[in-house]
Amino acid sequence: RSCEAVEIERTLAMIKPDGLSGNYTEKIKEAILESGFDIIEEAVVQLDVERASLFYAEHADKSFFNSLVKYMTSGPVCAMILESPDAISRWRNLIGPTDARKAKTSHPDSIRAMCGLDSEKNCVHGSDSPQSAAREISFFFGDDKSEALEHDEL
Ligand code: RTP
Ligand code: MG
Repeated sequence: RSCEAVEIERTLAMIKPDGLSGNYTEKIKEAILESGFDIIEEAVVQLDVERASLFYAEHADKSFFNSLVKYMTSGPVCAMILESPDAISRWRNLIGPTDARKAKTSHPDSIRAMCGLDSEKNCVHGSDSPQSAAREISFFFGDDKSEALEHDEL
C-alpha cells in the first residue's frame, strides 16, 4: 500500500420494500450510476422474519425492532453491491439521514428525501462501516463477493 490516494471499497445497498413497491428502483439506480458507483451484483429477495431479524440483529433490543422486521418482510427488497472509491461513506451520504422527514428538509437531494416517508419507511439501506459492509455483502451474496474488502484489509 505505497500510494493510497483513494481506497476502492464495496458497500451493501438495499432498496427496501417501499422503494420497490413505489417503483423507485430505476430512479435510485440512476442516482447510483450518476454518482459514480459500479453495481457489481444485484438480487431481488423476499426476506422472511428470521432473515430480516438476522440482518438487523444489532437492533434486536430496540423498541422499533418488531415493526422494522414487519416492514422489511412486507415485500421483496433489492440488494446491491456498490463499488467506488470511499463507497461506504459516499453511499451513506447519498441516501441521507435515517428519518426521511428530516431528509426532506436538511438533505433535499438525498435518496431518502426523494422516496422515503418517515423514520422507519426510508426506502434504502447502506452499510455503516467496513465491518458491516463485509457482513452484509456475505449475507446476500456469499463470502466470495467480499473479496475486495478482504484485499483492502491485507
Ligand atoms: P439502515 O441500517 O437501514 O441503513 O438505516 P440507518 O443506519 O440510517 O438507521 P438504523 O439506526 O441502523 O436503523 C435501521 C432501520 O430501522 C428503522 N428505524 N425505525 N421507528 C424508529 O424510530 C426507527 N428507527 C430506525 C429504519 O428503517 C432504519 O433505517
Ligand atoms: Mg443502520
